[in-house]
Amino acid sequence: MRVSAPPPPRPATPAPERTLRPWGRPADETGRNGTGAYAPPPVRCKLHSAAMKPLVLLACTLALAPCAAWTSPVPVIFDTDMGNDVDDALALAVLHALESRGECRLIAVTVTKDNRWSAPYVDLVNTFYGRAHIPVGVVKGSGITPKDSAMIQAPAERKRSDGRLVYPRRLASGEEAPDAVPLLRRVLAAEPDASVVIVQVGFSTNLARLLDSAPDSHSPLPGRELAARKVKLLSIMAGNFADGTPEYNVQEDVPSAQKLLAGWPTRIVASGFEIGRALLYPASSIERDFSYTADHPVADAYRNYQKMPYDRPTWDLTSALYGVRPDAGYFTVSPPGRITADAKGGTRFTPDPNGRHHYLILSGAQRPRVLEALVQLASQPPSVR
Ligand SMILES: [Ca+2]
Repeated sequence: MRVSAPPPPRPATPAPERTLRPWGRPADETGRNGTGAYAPPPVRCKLHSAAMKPLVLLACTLALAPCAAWTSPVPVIFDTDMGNDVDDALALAVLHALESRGECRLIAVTVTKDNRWSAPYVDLVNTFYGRAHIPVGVVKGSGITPKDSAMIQAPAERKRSDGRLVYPRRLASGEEAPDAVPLLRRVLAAEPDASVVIVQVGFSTNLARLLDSAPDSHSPLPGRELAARKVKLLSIMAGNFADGTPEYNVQEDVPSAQKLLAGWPTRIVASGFEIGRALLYPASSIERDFSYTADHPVADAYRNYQKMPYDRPTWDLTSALYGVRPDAGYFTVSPPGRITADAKGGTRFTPDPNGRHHYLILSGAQRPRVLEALVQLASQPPSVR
C-alpha cells in the first residue's frame, strides 16, 4: 500500500547561491532551442506579382497546415491529492513540460487532499513554471487525508535570509482557493465539445461531486451531461489490475470511486498500481537533472517526502503521460470492459465490447522507453509558451 504519512521534514540546509541557466536560447539548426522545446523557423511569403499571389498564398497555406495540427494543445484538468505521495508533484512537472512543448494546456488543477498546504504547493509549482494564472480549486469539507505533509509544507514555507519566499505563490492557504466543483464546471463550459482530458491521480471525490452538480451560471447542463459534452478522455491512476488488491486512491474514498466508475459518461483509461510500481523514478535523476537551479520545488518535495536516496514508483506520472499522448504507443490498452470497485477498494475488470473502461498494460519492451520519457519530461526546465 502506498505511504500516506511521510516522515517529518528534514532540517533545512542553506542552499548555495547559483545562477540559473538561460532557458530561452535561440533555436539551433535542428529547430530546437536550448530547452528542447520546438522553435519553428519563421515562414516568409514574398509576393512577386498579382498573378502569382493566389498560388503563393495556397503554397503558404499548405506549408503551414501541418504546423497548425501539430501545435493544437489539448486542454487538461489535473485532479490530484497533492501531498500524499511525491508522484503527484512529478506528474504536475510532466504536464508543465508537455505544455511547454505545445502538447497540452493546463486549464485547472483541482485538489482532493483536504489539507491547507495542498493548493499553495500546486500554486507555487505553477508559478515556478511561469503559469501562475492556472486556477487551483480544492475539495471542501471532505475530511479525507487531512494530515500535514512535509513534501508540500516545507517548500511552501521556505524563506530566504531576507524573508522572501523561495517559491513565490498567490495562495497563502487552501482556504483561499475556490471550491473545486464550480471551478470544474467553469473551465469545462469554456472549452470546445469533446476536447478536454481529465487526469485524476487522487481520490474520486471532486469528479463524483461534479457528476451530481446542478446547472449554474457557468452552464445550464447538470454535471453528468456537462462532462459528457466536454470531456474526451478520463485518464486515472486507480485500481490494481494484476491481482485486484485494494488500491489507495480507491480505498480512501470508495463511495466516490464507485459513483465515478458507475456513472462517468466518457471513456476511462486506468493506470493500475502495477504499472507505476514497475517504473521506479530514479533518485539519481532528482540529484542530477534538476540541478539547473539551486531551488526546484519538485526536487524539494522529493527530498522532503522520504530520506534520500530512494526510487519511487511513477504511478501518477503514467496517467499524465497517457492522457496527453494516448497514441504514442507507450502502453498497451486493454480491450473495452467495465471496472468496478468493491467496498474495501478492490477493483475488478470485466470485459465487455460495449464497455467504456480500459486499463493500461506495460510490457518489458515498453518499460525503458516510458521511463526515459517520464524522466526527461519531469525534469525539463521551464519554458513558457
Ligand atoms: Ca496521487
